[in-house]
Amino acid sequence: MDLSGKIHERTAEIDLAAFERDGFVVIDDVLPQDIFEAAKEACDIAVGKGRREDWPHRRIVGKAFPPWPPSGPDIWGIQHLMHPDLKLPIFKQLYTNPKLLSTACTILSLPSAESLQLELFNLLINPHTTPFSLPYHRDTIPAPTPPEEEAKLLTRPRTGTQYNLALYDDACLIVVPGSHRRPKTEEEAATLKEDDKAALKDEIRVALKPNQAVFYENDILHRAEYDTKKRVTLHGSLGKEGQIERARMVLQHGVEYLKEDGFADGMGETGKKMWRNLMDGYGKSSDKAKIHDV
Ligand SMILES: O=C(O)CCC(=O)C(=O)O
Repeated sequence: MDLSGKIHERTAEIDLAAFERDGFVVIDDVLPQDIFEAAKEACDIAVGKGRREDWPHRRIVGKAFPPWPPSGPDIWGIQHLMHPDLKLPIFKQLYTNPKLLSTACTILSLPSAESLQLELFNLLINPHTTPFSLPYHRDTIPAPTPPEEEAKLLTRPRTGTQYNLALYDDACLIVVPGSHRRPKTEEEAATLKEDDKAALKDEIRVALKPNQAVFYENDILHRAEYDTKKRVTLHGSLGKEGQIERARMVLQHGVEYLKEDGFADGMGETGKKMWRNLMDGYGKSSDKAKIHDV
């Protein structure tokens, strides 16, 4: 970043062919060492607040998808890291880390981070006492979708990307490589109909070392298993500017803080532009009136 706050690294060298083929790619040494240590400290604070119920936005054990109830037996995530009330502005710096943004630009074929749309930044953690797991799913295609419709939906152009950045060893995410490009096989569909957490042929665990990130297609067939071993993994999503529907989805549930005029203060010029891209997309959404009824 220069003094104007513009991020200079434009696109990152990643194995794009592997990403296209497998639906995920792992990148190394994401954060500079001092920032990596500061990230761990900030996450400790956020996790502490979440476990003590001093922070209300949490993923509650027993429920895989939002909205989460206010409380439950344990938690498996902390939501809305960039919320000003969490009082940890370092998360805005982490979200706009040049290597993360430039990797997203490469995946999304964008010339620079100024063409990205700011989206969500959360933390995935281990439950303290209560192991939990997610069923196999694609993020935007419901499980019962018929195969022809599933195949069609999987050919939609890519509008965004997401990543897990591990601060400690993390092997919770399980994916079926290549399944982002094809509907479920008959065997997969039959297996998951019996048990939506069953092992599938060719599935692999994505093992991350500290400071490695996996970028993955959100419609790859994936599930996750959480035991009580320490997990502290940043989970972010980034869109392409002009993605009105994504802007609408990002801003639909309890994220009024993102719409505040001063939200992007302290994020540098690139972060500000990414935030403006989100707000511009939201402004163009004709469906805004219905958003809070969803
Ligand atoms: O915990 C993970 O790595 C995966 C989380 C996930 O699949 C989701 O939030 O949809």
